[in-house]
Amino acid sequence: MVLLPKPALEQFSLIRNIKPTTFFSGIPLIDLSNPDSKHLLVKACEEFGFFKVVNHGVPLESILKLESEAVKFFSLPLSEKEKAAPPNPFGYGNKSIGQNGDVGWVEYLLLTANRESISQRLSSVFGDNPEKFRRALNDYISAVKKMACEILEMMADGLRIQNRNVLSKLLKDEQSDSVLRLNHYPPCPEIQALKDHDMIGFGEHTDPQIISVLRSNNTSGLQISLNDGSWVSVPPDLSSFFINVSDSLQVMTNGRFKSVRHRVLANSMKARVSMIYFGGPPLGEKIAPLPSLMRGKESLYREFTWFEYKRSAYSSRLADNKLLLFERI
Ligand code: GA4
Repeated sequence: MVLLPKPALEQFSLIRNIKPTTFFSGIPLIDLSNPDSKHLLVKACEEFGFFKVVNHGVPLESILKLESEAVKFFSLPLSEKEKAAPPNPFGYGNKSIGQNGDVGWVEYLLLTANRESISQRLSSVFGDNPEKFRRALNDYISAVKKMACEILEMMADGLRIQNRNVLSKLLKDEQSDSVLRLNHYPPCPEIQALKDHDMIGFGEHTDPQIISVLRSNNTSGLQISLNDGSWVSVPPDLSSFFINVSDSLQVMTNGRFKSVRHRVLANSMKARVSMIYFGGPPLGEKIAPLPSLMRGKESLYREFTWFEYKRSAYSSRLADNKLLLFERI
């Protein structure tokens, strides 16, 4: 029997025979400067749970500053980056995702999106200038959070909910449990030799929170699952943000909006860097369908708090349907 060395074995479990996918040209495009977009936005959340936004108001400078800090961090020697490990709950992670055995061809930094969030442990990794990183992070989070709130308000308008702040107030709350994730997917040239195979960068999953806001560099890799279960590749777009409906929003709309299943495949030639803001509610918040969307309908879910959902989601595997436990039979 041939025993593979451990690193080779680790990589082996990330290699999958994945049907070739083409770039999908049907991703809904929402112009945030046009209030009429609210109808398109609702349609996109129902059909795909996914769309991209332009005229988003996030200054390019904020984006580029944080991206360059992220690139700088990921270029450090592993021994330096590991000083910020483990990502439990916040810090540096490499290949291992979550606490339950999931792996991916990715290294990342998980950070709380609440202000003044960088711990001493993380500051030390940013060596001579942690302030620069802190500033870039806070600027980016403020701008992206503002945009996420505008989207949630437009959504409420599109759903004809009287109180347009009903969703955005959860992200604006001081206790909002939101996360920022910086991902680096190194290129994986070896995969080219293995015909019809791909390297899993980040395995398929849905996000637990309310809304996710993703920005990536110009390297492809993100795929979403359509209603019929097929997978399509999302063409990268430097000037836009991609928005995911996440599990809690699916529940709050009683299943009308779909929490999108997505994954990332490693690129054989180019590194992919992405920055994702996961907008979540305060831990004690009850997650239940919004009364104004119910009008006599039965809730598909039993009532739970974000804390209960998060605890259960974080103890599951990445690909699990994390809402199943909370569905009413
Ligand atoms: C998916 C969305 C976010 O990246 C994340 C992830 C979290 C983690 O990386 O620790 C989880 C995953 C995510 C859902 C299931 C659990 C928890 C890894 C995992 C296996 C930060 C989050 O909030 O949930």
